[in-house]
Amino acid sequence: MLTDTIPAGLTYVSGTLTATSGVASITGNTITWSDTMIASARRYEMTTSADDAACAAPFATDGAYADLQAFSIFPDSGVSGDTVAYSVNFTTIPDIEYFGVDTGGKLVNFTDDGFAYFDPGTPGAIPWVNLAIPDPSEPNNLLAVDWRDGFITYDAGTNRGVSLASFGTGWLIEYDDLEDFNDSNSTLDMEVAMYSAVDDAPGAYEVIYAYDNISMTAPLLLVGTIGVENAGGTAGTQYAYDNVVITDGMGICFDWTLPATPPVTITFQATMDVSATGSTITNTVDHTVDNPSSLLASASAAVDVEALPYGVELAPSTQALTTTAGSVVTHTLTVTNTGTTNDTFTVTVTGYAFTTTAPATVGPLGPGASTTVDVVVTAGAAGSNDTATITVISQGDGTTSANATVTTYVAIYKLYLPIIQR
Ligand SMILES: [Ca+2]
Ligand SMILES: [Ca+2]
Ligand SMILES: [Ca+2]
Ligand SMILES: [Ca+2]
Repeated sequence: MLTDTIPAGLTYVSGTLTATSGVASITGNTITWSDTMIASARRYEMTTSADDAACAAPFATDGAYADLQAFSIFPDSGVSGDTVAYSVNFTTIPDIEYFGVDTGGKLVNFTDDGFAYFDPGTPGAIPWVNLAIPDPSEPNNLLAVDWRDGFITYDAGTNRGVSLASFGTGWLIEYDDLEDFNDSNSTLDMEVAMYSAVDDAPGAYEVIYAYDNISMTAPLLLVGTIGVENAGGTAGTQYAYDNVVITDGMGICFDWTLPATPPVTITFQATMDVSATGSTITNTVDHTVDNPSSLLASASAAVDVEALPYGVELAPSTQALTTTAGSVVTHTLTVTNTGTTNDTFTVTVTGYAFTTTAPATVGPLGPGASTTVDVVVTAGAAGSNDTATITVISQGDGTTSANATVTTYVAIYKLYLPIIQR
């Protein structure tokens, strides 16, 4: 929750409070805002080699695909068959972290059905039936490279089978000519590479899948699940589920990353009060969250309100005097330079009927200085009155002025003759 008391010197402009999320309201001079914001959590963000050239297996030889044969690494003669699972311990690499969890070692399990997984995951009872991701049923802790009902044939002569490699901080499992269980003529090469530790550098993908030598066509090629899934089967990132689109040399990559939480913008308008001239206005917003033992936090922003260079006051604003017919009377007004610079003021007199004079100018006056202006009126006939408007105008800024009115009343003197009794 945010609380913002609008400081003295600012006046809220009605109806201008907005928030891109949550509830904002104003009571008196206090604005409050509250919302439930979801904390950002790491997840695997997916991209392909078509969108980022950095999405490629280590030592890639064909687009994003690394052919281990080119490095004299050949299929393992002990790996073949259907509904089989193998484990390989990449002893030289760091412990493998997956979905933010240390898997507790360097052991990777893989099957003929196009997926690898970490303990305590299992292949499940029917590993050949691919499911959408995430799904709590086994297999979990899953690397679904192209999860489908496959079949591994080992053949050294045609370099067919599964090859295993480790490199520095990661490992790679390559399937050469993995067959479709129902059509041994439909084959593809695919591989999964993974770095043990998280690297937040741009383009540093923790999990990389790549594909090559695809000898399989739709609709068979469309079958399969591609994605990553956590140990509980409760979270994952899915590239495809029975709508597989892959091409030779293509990579699909997963970056273990912390997405940015979209910010909420709260706006309102306020006008600067004249009384704030020359002062500094500081607006402070208090922030609380409902997490246990969280503390009040504050943020402030200050605005210096510049003093106006030109300003003038004329006092009193109204003045009245009474005199006798034909008399000369003087109204004395005070002019004050309320600006911050020396200024001279033009004096004008308007709206009068009696003869009225005033000096054409007053000043120059320094900042804050005052002087008097005498307005001299020659009274008219007894019983009449007249009002003149006096205006003083800044010569520095013709839009800055002040005015006052002076009224002159002319008294009636009745002659009372004594009554003489004769
Ligand atoms: Ca190969
Ligand atoms: Ca699952
Ligand atoms: Ca199979
Ligand atoms: Ca990364």
